[in-house]
Amino acid sequence: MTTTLITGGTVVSATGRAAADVLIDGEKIVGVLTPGSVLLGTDLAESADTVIDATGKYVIPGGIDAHTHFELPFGGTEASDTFESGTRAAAWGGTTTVIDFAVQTTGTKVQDGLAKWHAKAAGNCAIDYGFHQIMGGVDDDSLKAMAGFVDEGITSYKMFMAYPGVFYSDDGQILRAMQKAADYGLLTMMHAENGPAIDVLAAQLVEAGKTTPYFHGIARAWQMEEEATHRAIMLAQLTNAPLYVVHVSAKQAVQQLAWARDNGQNVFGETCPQYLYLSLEEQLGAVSKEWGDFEGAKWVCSTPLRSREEGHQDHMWQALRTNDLQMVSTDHCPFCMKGQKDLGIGDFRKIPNGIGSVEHRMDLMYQGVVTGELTLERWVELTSTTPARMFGMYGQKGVITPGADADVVVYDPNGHTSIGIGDGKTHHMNMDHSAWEGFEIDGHVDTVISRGKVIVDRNQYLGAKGDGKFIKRGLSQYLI
Ligand code: DUC
Ligand code: ZN
Ligand code: ZN
Repeated sequence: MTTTLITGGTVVSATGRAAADVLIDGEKIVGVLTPGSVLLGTDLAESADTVIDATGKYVIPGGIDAHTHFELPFGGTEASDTFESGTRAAAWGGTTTVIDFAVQTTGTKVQDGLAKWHAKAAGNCAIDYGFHQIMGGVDDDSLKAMAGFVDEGITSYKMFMAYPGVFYSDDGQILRAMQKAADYGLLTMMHAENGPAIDVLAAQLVEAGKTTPYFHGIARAWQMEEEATHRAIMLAQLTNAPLYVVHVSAKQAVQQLAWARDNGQNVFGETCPQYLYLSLEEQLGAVSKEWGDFEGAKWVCSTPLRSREEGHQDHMWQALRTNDLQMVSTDHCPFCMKGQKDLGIGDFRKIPNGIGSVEHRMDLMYQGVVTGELTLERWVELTSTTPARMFGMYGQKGVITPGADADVVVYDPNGHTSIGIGDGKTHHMNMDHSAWEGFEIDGHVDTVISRGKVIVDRNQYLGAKGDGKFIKRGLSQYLI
């Protein structure tokens, strides 16, 4: 076994920070020690196989992105990151675990969907990975299959109140699935938007000649998100099913979650960096030389970017501070402009929905620390510790403590990261543009360690496909 000592840094957890050295043996953390410790007469700095000097830097548990879509067939095309390219990009950005969504669609077997996702990921990932199960076709067969989810290490599943004819479940189907989920201890994840009503609004807009990406945001009005969030909460309350609402973007939806939580319901919510930083006016309404008023397609995702004038972004930051929202994931679902997003020129409904951010989440959220939106500890909590607890991995992941997997990031608060593509900037996601072009971060991911192996070190990639293994997850630790 090789040993690594990370010395001189400040170890940051969800609850505090302290000067400490971190000792790694093989794939595990074996000690969090007083700086410069001598153990049984041995100077660790001299005896460790590798010493990483983290002086002046933060030492944090590796990021956990609990919402990615690699190789997802969607919108008439397929998400452009493979498990190989997507997990490598995640590693570059200090994320050491992802949870992707295995897909079942109407008329297909859940077990086949899961097997397909295992086949896509196995041997290809740079970092550890787990799966949630998308239930895109709730019927007798798929409901029966839910009995086997926990044994497979898939303790959460997602349904959609949007996308009729694709992934959509009606209220009766949702009710039936939630009843089963309550029986088995599964966490129900919900895409909460009123899809049928959105489709009517979108058709009316296109008919009126309003076809540019901006109108994607108008069709998917906040009322559609608030209403669906409330309905999901009510169905969850009735069935006693714990509920986790994904990619929350409307302040009114947050208010629904806060109300349910104040009533004592097991309801949780995540938001994503795009809903904190980007807006309907600035991004969906953007115009460029290259794409004209189709430029906004780069930011077409669902739920959509919201109006800054209406104050949604500020409310998301606030909700992260008050714990009305508990997590930040990316909903990483990348598509290139050429050959993918351009399917929707002349009709925003045909633009594949999704933004690529898996590489930038840790940096973008750290910038929230710099600007005073979050504390350092809350940064770690939102991006690593809570995801581990929420999705049944805490102890193994999400914390720097003896016995945990040695997933560790050395983050330099005096470093700098320019995000984008072109002009000497680059990213590692398989996309021909960046949704984060021009963002500057007052910090830098210096070293990334995944289960004891240094996979990124000062702008050098040292990992390999196949380094990552499947994580069989336990039940949500907020519920047991
Ligand atoms: N939203 C997206 O933007 N992309 C993938 C699926 C989803 O719900
Ligand atoms: Zn969704
Ligand atoms: Zn998603």
